Amino acid sequence: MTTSNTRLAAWVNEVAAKTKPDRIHWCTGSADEKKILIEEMQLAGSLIALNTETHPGCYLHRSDPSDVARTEHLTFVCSKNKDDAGPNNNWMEPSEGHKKIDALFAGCMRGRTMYVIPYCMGPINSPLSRCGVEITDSAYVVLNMRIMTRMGDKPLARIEKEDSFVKGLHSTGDLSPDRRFVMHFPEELSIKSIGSGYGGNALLGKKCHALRLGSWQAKSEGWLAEHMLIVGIENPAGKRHYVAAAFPSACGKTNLAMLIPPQAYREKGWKVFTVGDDIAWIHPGKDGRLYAINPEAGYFGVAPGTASDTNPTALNMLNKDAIFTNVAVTKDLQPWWEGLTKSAPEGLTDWQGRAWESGKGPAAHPNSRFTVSASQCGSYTPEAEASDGVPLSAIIFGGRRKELSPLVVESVSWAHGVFLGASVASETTAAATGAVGVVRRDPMAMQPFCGYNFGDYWTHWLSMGKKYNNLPKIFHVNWFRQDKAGRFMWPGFGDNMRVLEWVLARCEGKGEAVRTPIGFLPTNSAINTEGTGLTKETMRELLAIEAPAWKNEMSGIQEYFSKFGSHMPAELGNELKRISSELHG
Ligand code: GTP
Ligand code: SPV
Ligand code: MN
Repeated sequence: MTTSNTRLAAWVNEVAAKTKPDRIHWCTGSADEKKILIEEMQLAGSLIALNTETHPGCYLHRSDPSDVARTEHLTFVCSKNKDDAGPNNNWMEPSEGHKKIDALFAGCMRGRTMYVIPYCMGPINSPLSRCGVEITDSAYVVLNMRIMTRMGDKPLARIEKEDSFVKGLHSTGDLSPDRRFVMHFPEELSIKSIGSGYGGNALLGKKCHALRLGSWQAKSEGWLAEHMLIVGIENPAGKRHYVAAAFPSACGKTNLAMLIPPQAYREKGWKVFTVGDDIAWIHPGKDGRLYAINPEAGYFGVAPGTASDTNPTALNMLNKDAIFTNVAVTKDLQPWWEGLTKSAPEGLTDWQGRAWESGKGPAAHPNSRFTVSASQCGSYTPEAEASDGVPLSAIIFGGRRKELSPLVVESVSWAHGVFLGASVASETTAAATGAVGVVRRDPMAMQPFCGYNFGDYWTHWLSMGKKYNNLPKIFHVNWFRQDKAGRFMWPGFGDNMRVLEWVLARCEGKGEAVRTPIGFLPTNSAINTEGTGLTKETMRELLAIEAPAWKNEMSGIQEYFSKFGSHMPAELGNELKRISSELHG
């Protein structure tokens, strides 16, 4: 197969001439194609079939041990002007970027198959969706893109009709971190990535297209591309609200998107519907509301911590047709990770294929992942296919912070909501290489993913508040406060429903709140804690605002904002001044 689109055909030829593959395969997305790819990978040893009785159609992939997470220091935005990339991105001049990475692509596919993957981000017939083509020499990438995007014939037909697509070139190269780069050329709508097979670095439709290039396009076209889950919550009266929430990598999006409400809530009639768990493309509608689509078709989720008591919805969808990356396996080839069972079973093989011994580090890599189709999710809703998206009642920002940040706070205005998003800080996680547990600024959970200057990005967010009058309310949450013994103070997971109940009440003009310098906080009794065993004292602590610590935080935010110089919108400075003076008053 080839294509009637001359630009696409020419680009594929040009890439083949440079990378010199033995074969070219145009992906159709057929079941036969999947079967052949799996057989080839099994023969090559890059895919291991798991227990066919307990996990039919499930496979394990073990990556190179140096290639287990996103590599932010090797990720670049190559815009013409450095200022457009901003201090939040690594920048390289475009021609220099091409030169550097093209040298690594020369001949890199010798002896390999080059796969051409046409894909669509978003429902195939939605005007809000965007197409791309990823060229890769990794069969693992093809199998994952098959789950994570709408891939093959249908997207190709759309590309041929529209003559518009993002070009993504990927090769695993020699997997050496010294020869690894992920480069974005927003003005050319192209991506080049070499030296890694890991999700965010290699599945180019996801973070590279849907967020870095997506956010750039969204700014110029008047919409938002965000690192957000989308969840529908139906209350006992049958009213469905949709909520989008941005938490940094490995900070709870998949879990909140699939939450199962506590039993008492279920009995009353609360229901949860999952639209997306990682990315939202958000467009203003004619009614002045914001509408969100999930550009993805599957989940690339964190395995550790996924268990029958934390996220049964996720666990239940992993019993068939899933790909596991860097998990451990039991004696009888079932996938296993820390947190899955109370204690580790005998005879585990660790993520690197070695016999595991307790005390020698985790059996599964802390960033081990599963890839599974969204259609396998028990709380899946067909509204994930809605062309116009779902209307948002609330936007929630959040971070992982053992101290300071309260369980939940509501903004007093759109500008203050943007300030809450812009001032998110969170402890780093294993989703990116580097130190774990270090608090860093991660505005709107987009620090690794915003494809342009954060100053301009916040200005864009603020502009929504001036243009539209039916916008969602904005909140900030923190599920991760710890007590002195290092235990989480809030039960989290399904119990996060209790916070969502208050959030939605506020959206309906109900719910009790007190005005504090940092925003509206629930009154001491506004959040239903019945059945949690939480003491009044713990709730008081979870909702306390310590003025000295917050003054300190404001200085930190001010210092951070100052990095953005003339790109910094005045409104955020005004919010900062207002909050600081209220804290002093
Ligand atoms: P990315 O896919 O990296 O963008 O991450 P994500 O935001 O979807 O994170 P995910 O939901 O996979 O959660 C990451 C880790 O946080 C898992 O180990 C979860 O078990 C844990 N986690 C999620 N929600 C909660 C919560 O409410 N409380 C606590 N204590 N842990 C949570
Ligand atoms: C994240 O790191 O935020 C992820 C995983 O969702 S990856 O797709 O690899 O970026
Ligand atoms: Mn993510």
